[in-house]
Amino acid sequence: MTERTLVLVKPDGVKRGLVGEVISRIERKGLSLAAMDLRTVERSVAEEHYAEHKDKPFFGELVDFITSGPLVAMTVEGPRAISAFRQLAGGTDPVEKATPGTLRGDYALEVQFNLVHGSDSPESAERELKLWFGSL
Ligand code: YYY
Ligand code: MG
Repeated sequence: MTERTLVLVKPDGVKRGLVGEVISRIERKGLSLAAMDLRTVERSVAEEHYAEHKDKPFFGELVDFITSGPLVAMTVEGPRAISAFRQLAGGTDPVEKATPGTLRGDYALEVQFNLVHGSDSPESAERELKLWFGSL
């Protein structure tokens, strides 16, 4: 089933020049870009995006980080795009969970600076795409 998912190359990925690498892996997998935008977001957008984590101890630093500089937001499309991109990204902890061959496994060391975001379910994808792009 064709799906759409929100992918972010977080500010660490933009600063490190890894935007092309992320796009390249998305395209090589067979997924395609339906929208893409470089932007620096307001705290209100970051807080809404990560609302499920608002009571976690890392929430403040997460919002500081996501708003710290430009990021690249993309709508990625294809068969099972939501799971397919989560597989390309690897687990949240880039050392303990993400395996080599994944974006986080290959390019990140710290949970806080784990390079990319991908929606985790169809409900999250719909909510996040509305927040970032105004529509699914
Ligand atoms: O969906 P995913 O990004 O893989 O992880 P989440 O559990 O939704 O956490 C969102 C985001 O929060 C994660 O990518 C990094 C950050 N974070 C953190 O800084 N410290 C933690 N212990 C857990 C998550
Ligand atoms: Mg998540």
